[in-house]
Formats: sequence, C-alpha cells, structure tokens
Amino acid sequence: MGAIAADVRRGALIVLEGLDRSGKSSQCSRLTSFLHTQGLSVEAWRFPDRSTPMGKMISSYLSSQMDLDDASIHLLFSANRWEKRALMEAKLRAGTTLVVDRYSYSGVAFSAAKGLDLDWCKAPEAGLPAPDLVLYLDISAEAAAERGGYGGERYEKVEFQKKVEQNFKSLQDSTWQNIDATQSIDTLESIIRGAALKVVNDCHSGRELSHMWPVEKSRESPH
Ligand code: FDM
Ligand code: MG
Repeated sequence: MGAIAADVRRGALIVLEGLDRSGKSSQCSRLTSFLHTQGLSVEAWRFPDRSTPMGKMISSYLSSQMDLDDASIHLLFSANRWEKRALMEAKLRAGTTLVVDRYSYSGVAFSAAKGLDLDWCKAPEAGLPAPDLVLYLDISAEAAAERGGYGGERYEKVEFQKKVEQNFKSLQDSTWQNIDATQSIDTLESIIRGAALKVVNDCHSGRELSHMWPVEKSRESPH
C-alpha cells in the first residue's frame, strides 16, 4: 500500500433533494443529529448558502427584491456551490460526512423548469464533488402544496413545482434513492438512517470521491 492515506476513512457526501415542502430540512437535521450520536464527524450544509455575498444576492432574488436574467441567476447558484468546493472536498477527505440540503440537482431542475436547456444547465456543475448518495424525497407537487402552504418565495407555486418534479425525475442516476415522502416522519427517518449508514461505511472502506456528473448506468451498456 502507498504511504499516502489521504482518502482513508473519508466522509460521505449525502444530499437530500426534493420539492419545496417535501420534508428535506427536517430530515437533514434529524440525520445529522443521528450520525453525530453514532460518534461520526458530521456537518449539516445547505444550498443556496445564503451567508456569502453571492448567497445574499440569491436570497434577494428568491424574495423578489431583485430581478436577474434566468441564465445569470442559474450561474450564480452554481457559483455558490463552486465557492464552497475546496472546503467541501477538504472536509470530506478529512473524514467529515456532509449532509446537504439541495445540490446541483435542484440547480438544474429549477432552472430548466423556466425553459432553459437541461444540458446547458448541467454544464457548470461538472467537476463539483459528486454526492455518494442522493436521497430524493418523492412527493407530488399537489401533495406538497397541501402541507401548510408555501413561504412566498419565487418558485413556490404548484404549476412551477410540477415542472421541477418532472425535471428531477429525468435527472435520476445511480447515486439516487427515491423515498416516498408521504410516509410518516419517523418512518422516513429510519429509512434515511439505514441508507446513510451504509454509504458512510462504503466511504470509510475506500469508496473514492467522484465528480459531477456521475456516469449513468444506462450509458455504460456495451452497445
Ligand atoms: N434553487 C436551489 C435553485 O433554483 N437552484 C439551486 O441551485 C438551488 C440549490 O432555490 F426554490 C431553488 C430551490 C428553492 C430555492 O431553496 C431556495 P431553499 O431550500 O428553500 O432555501
Ligand atoms: Mg424554500
């Protein structure tokens, strides 16, 4: 074995995706607490990260205080991930598991729902660390809207979320696990715990960190 052991016991990049009101944020905090109780080094992250200067621009766009061209805001969401890339990779390689609320999949699904080309939307994400596991909290746009309404930000409208839902489905790859988000919070939590522990274990056992976009199994066919 080589002397460089930088990737030994690296942390896992676990992403939760889904429509607004699908339960992502609650499950992210429950999962983070659980992994912490297991003695693991773990941090909860979210995108957009509204704490940075770029994130503040995104936040004013989302609250409709500021308008931006569709392509331009798309690139800003992506840049908001790129500005965190070095830190994300450093944490993962140092053994910290990251539980992330939304990532590139939201980036593409929401922008493409405005009519931007899907492949064009994917392009700026290429090269970011790829999630080891994407937990997609699956709920229809209608059912999500019945859960006590939206907060009033841009995109929180049923017709728009329906398009987002279709885009999410077309982005599924081998790292995805679809979870029926209409199950009880506790059932969801236990399914998510199991999936997360498995992937953390895989990463500890040497699963390598890869980069966006993951190669789809269907494209690996020998034909
Ligand atoms: N969103 C989120 C995007 O349009 N692109 C992105 O890259 C990301 C990460 O921002 F409507 C959208 C999705 C959502 C809004 O997200 C704010 P939160 O999770 O509600 O803060
Ligand atoms: Mg929201």
